[in-house]
Amino acid sequence: MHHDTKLWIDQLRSGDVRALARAISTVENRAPGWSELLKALFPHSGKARVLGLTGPPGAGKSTLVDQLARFYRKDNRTVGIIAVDPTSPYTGGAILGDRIRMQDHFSDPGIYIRSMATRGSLGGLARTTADVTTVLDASGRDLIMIETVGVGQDEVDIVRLADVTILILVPGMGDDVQTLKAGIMEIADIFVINKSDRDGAEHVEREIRTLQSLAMRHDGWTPPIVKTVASQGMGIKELADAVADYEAYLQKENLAMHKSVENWQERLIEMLRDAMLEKAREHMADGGVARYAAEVAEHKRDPYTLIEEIAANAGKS
Ligand SMILES: Nc1nc2c(ncn2[C@@H]2O[C@H](COP(=O)(O)OP(=O)(O)O)[C@@H](O)[C@H]2O)c(=O)[nH]1
Ligand SMILES: [Mg+2]
Repeated sequence: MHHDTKLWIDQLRSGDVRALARAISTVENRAPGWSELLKALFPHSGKARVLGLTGPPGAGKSTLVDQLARFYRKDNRTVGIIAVDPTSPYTGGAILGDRIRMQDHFSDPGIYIRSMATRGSLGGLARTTADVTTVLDASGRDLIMIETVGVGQDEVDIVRLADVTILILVPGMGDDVQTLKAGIMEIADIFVINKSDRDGAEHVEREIRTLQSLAMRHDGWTPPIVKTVASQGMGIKELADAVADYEAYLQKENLAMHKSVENWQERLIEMLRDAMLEKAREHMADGGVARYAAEVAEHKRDPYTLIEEIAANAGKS
């Protein structure tokens, strides 16, 4: 390993926030040396607990993350927060709001907050988020919370990498529960009904119970439903207890490793796909894909043989 890299990693692991920030940027931007860095950091990762929190915009995810961070800090646990906010103009205000609210924590080095750019993520959003999580993990953070807006496949892919997935719903969603992105209901380990100070919390609860009764989880866990009022710090301890219960369940049933293997199976395939594509690109001249596309469109070539040839060439070196 390069001497500078070694120094950098030593700094990062000793809690140097600037070294951490630089490492995250390098990984996020796929800047030169990003993969060397991750190779060196990986052996130091795997100790952090990763919570994924998702739910519709405005459900109170940031407020809840903020409260949970406070709660865990009282326990002296160090926290890393990754906010995956979509850059859609509709949420511009929310992103700013999050940043301002989270400024509170900046005086506490035990909490590190990072917003991820969601547009034009080079390695794919889910993969980049996972890599950034590895960096935070290797830096020695005890707990990592990832906040995403549960609206698309990207978000499902991100939160499924977490050890514990928390889905945040709110009263008044009513039938909307059913319109949530398919797949998100299934991966929730814990349901939160935030804004329980409003009418309709029971209705959402019934809705969740109905959906739960339709599908039995293969791990035998029944996701609990926790009611919170994040803006008043209510229900936070109950939520932290639910997280601890699920962790204990994973340990007792020896499911933690199983879950990790399943996650890595998906991640490895994803990484392999990227690597193969990258190799194939290296073997093609500039504008190679465009040139081939023109040839196929004009029926000068058949795409099947073409792909076989490219794949075979990519395999050589
Ligand atoms: N009434 C009520 N408002 C809340 C509660 N939790 C959060 N809020 C408010 O809901 C708004 C959106 O919260 P935010 O955390 O930014 O939601 P996010 O988009 O899911 O991250 C903010 O104005 C919060 O103050 C709650 O439990 N009850
Ligand atoms: Mg938010």
